[in-house]
Amino acid sequence: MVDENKITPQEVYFDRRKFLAQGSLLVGAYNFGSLWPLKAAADVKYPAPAHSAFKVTDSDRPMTKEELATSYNNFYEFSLEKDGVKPLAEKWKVPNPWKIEVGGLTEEKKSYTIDDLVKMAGPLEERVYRFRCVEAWSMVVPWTGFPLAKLIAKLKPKSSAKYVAFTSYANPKDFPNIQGQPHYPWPYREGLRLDEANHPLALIAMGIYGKPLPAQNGAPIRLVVPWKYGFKSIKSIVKIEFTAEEPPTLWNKIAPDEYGFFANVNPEIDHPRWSQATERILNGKLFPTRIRTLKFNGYEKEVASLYAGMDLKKFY
Ligand SMILES: Nc1nc2c(c(=O)[nH]1)N[C@H]1C(S)=C(S)[C@@H](COP(=O)(O)O)O[C@H]1N2
Ligand SMILES: [Mo]
Repeated sequence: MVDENKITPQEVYFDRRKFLAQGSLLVGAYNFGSLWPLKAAADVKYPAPAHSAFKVTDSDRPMTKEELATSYNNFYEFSLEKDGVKPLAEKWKVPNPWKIEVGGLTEEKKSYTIDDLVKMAGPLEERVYRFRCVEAWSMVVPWTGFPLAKLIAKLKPKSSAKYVAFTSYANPKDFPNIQGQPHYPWPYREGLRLDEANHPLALIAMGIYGKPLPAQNGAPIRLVVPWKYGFKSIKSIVKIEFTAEEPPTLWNKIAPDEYGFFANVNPEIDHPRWSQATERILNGKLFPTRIRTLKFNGYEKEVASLYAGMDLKKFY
């Protein structure tokens, strides 16, 4: 269970009744049938939320159960084992207040609290996104947060800024696997080209399933880029920098031929060690459903123009 003491400050953003209402909205919109625990609410009709344009609309993919999405995790600072993350993460006392340092090519260089960021880029919205890991499994997850573009607009990057770089919290004393894998190029870092970061689908999330992010899912604040492999969606962010050059990233440093900077979901370009043509939709069962992977994870219509004229085989 999430330690209530750790999450109290974030709870101001999570008005319970509001989120219950939003949960019902999702049920109304998706008709997930018996797979959704709040099925009873499906009959209630609500007005469409303002952000409905970006919701997953294919009803063939049920929302992943909260229990699964919050216990099957990649968070290598804690553990390399998916089911090893949550027990360790629950012992982590998430620093409070959490500080996010903004730097690089901007006049707005300073340290911000999560409260500051929500004031700048809120209100919070809920988005249900497909989430596809490079390891060829996927989920469907409801995130709560704000578009990264709204924050970037407030942080006013200089015209020389071409990328935005993110860094995760990395105190080795809090993270057993930073000590266990000292040869990894910690801290975990990720980045996006500025036009990708400004795409309305790119989300900064503070919540999942209508609740504050549990530590294992990247408390208290993370990135979610639904058209890219999951490793781009960096957790527990402490630093945001605007740069002129492509920023180094942890996975790209470890294995550049396997984990490209772009990492767009693409069934046509296999990982050197496995096919990306299909994926397992995790359902907690021994035999997950296997489906064809969609280009840009199904967001091709929205994001393909970002990569017009680019050789996706070269810029994988
Ligand atoms: N800091 C940090 N962020 C991270 C990771 C990580 O190990 N450390 N793993 C990435 C990978 S590989 C995936 S698939 C997703 C998993 O997110 P989830 O556990 O919330 O599903 O987080 C990404 N963000
Ligand atoms: Mo991943």
